[in-house]
Order: sequence, then C-alpha cells, then structure tokens
Amino acid sequence: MHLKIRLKCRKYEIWAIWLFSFVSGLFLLHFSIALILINKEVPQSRGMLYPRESETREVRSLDGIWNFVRSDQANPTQGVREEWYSKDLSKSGPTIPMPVPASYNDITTDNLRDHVGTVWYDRKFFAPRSWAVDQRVWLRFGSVHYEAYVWVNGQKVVKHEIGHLPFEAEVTHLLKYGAENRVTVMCDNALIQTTVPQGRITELPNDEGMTIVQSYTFDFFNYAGIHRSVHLYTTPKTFIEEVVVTTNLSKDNVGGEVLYSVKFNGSAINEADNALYVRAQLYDREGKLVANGTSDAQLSGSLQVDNVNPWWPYLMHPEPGYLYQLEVKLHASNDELLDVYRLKVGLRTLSWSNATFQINGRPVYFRGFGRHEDADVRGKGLDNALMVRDFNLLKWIGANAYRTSHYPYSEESMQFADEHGIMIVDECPSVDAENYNQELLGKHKSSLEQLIHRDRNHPSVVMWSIANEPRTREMNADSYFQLVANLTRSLDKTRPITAAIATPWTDDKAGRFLDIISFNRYNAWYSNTGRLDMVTKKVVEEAVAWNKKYNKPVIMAEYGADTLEGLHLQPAYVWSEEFQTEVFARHFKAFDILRKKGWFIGEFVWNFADFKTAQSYTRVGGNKKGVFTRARQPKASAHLLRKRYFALARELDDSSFPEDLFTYIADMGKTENA
Ligand code: BDP
Repeated sequence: MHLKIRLKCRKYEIWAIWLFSFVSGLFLLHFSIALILINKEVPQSRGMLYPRESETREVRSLDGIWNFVRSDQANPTQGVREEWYSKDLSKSGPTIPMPVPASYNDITTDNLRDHVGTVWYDRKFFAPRSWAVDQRVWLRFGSVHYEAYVWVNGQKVVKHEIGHLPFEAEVTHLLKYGAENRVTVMCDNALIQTTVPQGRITELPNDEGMTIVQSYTFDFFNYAGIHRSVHLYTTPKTFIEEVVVTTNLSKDNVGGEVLYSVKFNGSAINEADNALYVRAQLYDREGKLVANGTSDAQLSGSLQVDNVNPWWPYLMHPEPGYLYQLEVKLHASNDELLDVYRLKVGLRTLSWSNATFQINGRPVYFRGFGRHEDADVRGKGLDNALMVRDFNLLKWIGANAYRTSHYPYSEESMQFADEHGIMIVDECPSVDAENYNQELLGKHKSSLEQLIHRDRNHPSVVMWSIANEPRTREMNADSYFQLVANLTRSLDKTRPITAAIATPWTDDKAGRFLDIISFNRYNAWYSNTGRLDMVTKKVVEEAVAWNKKYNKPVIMAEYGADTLEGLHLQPAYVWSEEFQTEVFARHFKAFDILRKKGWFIGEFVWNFADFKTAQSYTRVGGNKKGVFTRARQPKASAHLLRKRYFALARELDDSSFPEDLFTYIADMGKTENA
C-alpha cells in the first residue's frame, strides 16, 4: 500500500541524509538540479460541492468526540498490519477522547504535541433506515492534515494526501441502514521532501536510544488531525455533482450575467432518452426572483440580471458583499425533479494590467493581512467563534483583504468572506519550496487543482497565490514555476496569479510567470535589526526594482516585527509595542511614495494575530508579529493600522470614518461644535 512506499521513501530519505554526511553536499545538489521536470497531467477533482440540505438532500454532521490512539512512532504501520480498522479502536488498545474538528497536538498534557507519524480516530454513527431507499450517501472531510486513510465498517473508502483541502467518497454500499456503523481514520502528519509543504524526517539519538524528529523550514506549527468538519450527506441516485459559476457586468455595472455550467452524476432516468436539463433561478437578498432560465443540452446556461447589485469589497461601497442565491434544479427529460442545490453568487468582474487591478472597473488598493488559522488549544481546528471574531476585527480595523497564508482556509471562512466583502488572495499549501523534483511538482499542481476546484465560485477570491517564499533562485525554479503557473491559468483565466517572493529581485526566476508581483521583506527586523532609519528608502527601492524587472503591479505581501504585548520601551526597541508601531509607520511612508507611481497596489501586514511555531530560540511561545494577540486582542499597532486603513478607504473609496476612530485630545484650533 501507498503508506509503505511513503515510509520507504522516508527511510530512503534517512539513508540519503546519512550518505550526505559522507559525501560532499555539492554532490547531492548537482544530482537534484540535473533533473528535468516533465509536465504530467494532474488528477482531476470531482464533486465536492459544500454539503447543503435541500428538498432532495440531507446533511448529518459527524463532529463531536471521537476515540483516538497514537501509533508507536517507531512502528507507524502497526495499525495497518494489525488491521485496527476492522474493529473498534478500543479493542486494539486504550483510546483517549479527541474532539473533531481540532488539531490533536495541544489537547493532552503529554508529548502528543510533538508526535511524528500516524494516529487513529474512530467513532460510531447510525445511518437512518430511510436512507436505504433511492439515495446515495457520501462521507466528506473538510480537511485532515496531512494524509488520511479512511475505512467504513472495516472497508477502505478513501485516501487523501495534502492537508487543508476537502475530500469525499461514496459510502452507500458500505453502510448498514437502520443500524450502527463505524468510521475509522488514520492520519499521518509526516512531511518529507516530496510533500506539500516539504519537511524532513531524521533519526537522532536521544536518552533512550534513537528517535524520529520532524523538521521543517516554514514558520508555523505543523498542527495535525481532523481539522474541519466531517459530514455524511445524501443525494438522489442522479444528482448535481458540480456547479461552476462565472459572472459578467456591463460597463456601467447596471446589467449582470451569471453563466453556469452543471455536471451530473448517475444514470439518466430514462436510459433511452438521456436528455436531462437544468432550471436555474436567481434570487436577490430579499428572496425575490430576478432571473431564471433553462440550460442547454450540456447543462450550461446564462441568466441576465437587470439593475444588478454588484459584489463590492468592504468599504468600497455602502452595501459590500452583496450575494444572490442561485437555485439549480436538475430535471429528467420527463420533467421529473431529480435534485436541487443552492449556492450564493456574487456578480463582479476582475481585470488587471501591468499597473492596476480592478474590480467592477474600479482600481483596487489592498489593505490587508497575512493570517493563519491558529488558536490556543484547538490549533488549526475549525472554530466558528474564532472565525466570527476575526471577521469582526478585520472590519473594525478597516481591512479589505487577506491572504490565506500559507494554505487553503476553511470553506466556512470563504463563505464568510463572500458575505462580508473581504477579498481573498487564495494560497495553496506550498511554503519554502526547494529541491524541485518531479513528485513535488505533481503534488504542488494537484494542490492548486484541488484549491481552484473548491474555491472557483467564491466572489471573494480575487487572486491565486501559487507559493509562499519558494526558493526561486534555485536551478529549475523557472521551469518548475512556469509549469505551476501554466496549470493555474489553464484552470482559471478569470483571476490573476501571484506568489509571495522573498528571494532578492536580482536572483528571482519566477516573477515572469506571475500577473502580480508580491514580495515579503522584514526591514529593521531580519535585516538591519532595530534600524528604523533603514526602512522607508529600502522598501521604495525594492518595490521599484521589482516593477522595473517585470513591469507588473507590485504588492508588499509581508512586513512586520515581533512584538510582546505589554512590553513598552521608549525610544523604540525591538520586541516592544513602540517598535512595531514605528516599523509600521515607516512602511506607511514608503507605501505612500509608492502609491503615487501608479503600479503599487497593496500592503499586507504580517501578521493578523500571534501564532504558534515550532520551538526555536527566535520565538517566544510562537511568532509574535500579530497586530492582535493570539487571544485576538489589539496591540498598540492595531490602533495605528486602523487609522491608516480607514484613511486609505476614505481617500480611495470615499468611505466615511467610524465615529470612534480618533480619540478627542484637544480643540486643535476648531471649536468643538463647529
Ligand atoms: C516570512 C514567512 C512567514 C514567517 C515570517 C516571519 O513567509 O511565514 O512567519 O517570515 O518570520 O518569511 O515572521
């Protein structure tokens, strides 16, 4: 089975590392750069519509407390060899309770946090008797990190690699209806040189002998487990498997068009007459029908909307995030209604040039953040309370965008961004890519294919980010990123492509394949630490150099400084709240110089909130570059950033200031009631 191959690879890797200590480092380097990358097809995702109830569908959540076992690190395949999935996990050994969704790492008080390799989950559930008739049943996981193997009643159902992305499988034939069933999941968190993201597994001596150690270069904790909701849902025998929506607006934004294309799964009801068709109806926010139509034989069609309410970003319009509801009804040729699926649709257009990015014909300036899905206790587990709090903070601070650094975020948060008019730079899970090889390329491309398949209908998604800080000076980086960018473009021509690059512009080989250049730089932090007088000019010079090299719009995708909340030092000194505030102000000055040049289109602070990282002497409990603490309370910099973001919104989008933006200090020459 594949796991064994993985483990063999891991062994090979360990072996290779040993070998590496005998031969020169250069030998391996030359070995890897000599590889020629071939463009191979990636597997095509199917289905995966977000589970929604309708008159033809039922949805059941399997979230809750599951049983959990960690494997012996030295024996990760034991459970597979001993077929733990064939009976209740508790029969194979002691289990502990584990919440789903959540990362398992911070739940217990022992060393589960640093476990490397496989862990097991199981739980029981009933399948109602009513599901036995004329239904199909699907088991869907929002995300299991990093790799998952799933069994139902002891039968293998699905395997999925790459975290933060959904997967599903039909379980109709495996369920016992009107009876109890069991779902078992084995999850493997190991990251090696051919996973996305990459990591290394090494065997090192410890006090008891040898132990396995996971390392990685990226700067966030490798949380693992069943991170998002698990659903069972039913569909009719013949059902709507996919809906793809694109939208157009007339030049004056008054007329709108919704183009839809549907795929069905199942046999047509009347085999002799295969002609299924779709009825599509579009409802506005008040539930009023504004357009309807019937598809062509390929199940595609278009709806025309008069006096449209376009989808606008937050603060660009008094009514941002306007969504219509598209109702898709699949009919048999005899008009019998087979299936109904509803989804939210925002009507907007995107366009870009070598200097601007426009939404509905108006230039956009991004005021945003790099973020993480990260919180105390639940790690990267979906948490609705946290999600709603985060969106409240985004709106409080006047941001209009964030990047899903450094992996796809929950589907629930994408829907929330649609509703609230927050623009998303949607990033795949490739971080710090290096040692480019064929297998890595395949998985990197697959991660983008899965991401685009999942997120293509979200109006909030305005750009694809194909990598964060890839080593783009390395040999092969050009052919590698050309192939990755080509695939992305072939899957979606309606959105531009970017990548957050930290390689110096002089050495970068990937920028020419992007539509928009994003760069990450930590002036006064990683370079010239503490030198606030060495920020503004350097930011301006670097942005100008990127623009000159590639003649494309430029975004600063990361800048910032670690800050311990409550540490105050005047004059500003690294780690203090004064320092972070001052670093921001020096950047703002640079951004204002750059904005005048016409091609600088956005600023993203690193990071929205403090987050957990691997243990390191440069991190005190994690990365502290948050504008908010991990508990989502503002640092001093948040108040400054809020003033800037609202000032930009007023200047660029004519929006008004919130009443509490400025604290009264003194009359300042005006009378109070003037
Ligand atoms: C950048 C990375 C980001 C890190 C950040 C930092 O893109 O993931 O967290 O640096 O060091 O290079 O704070």
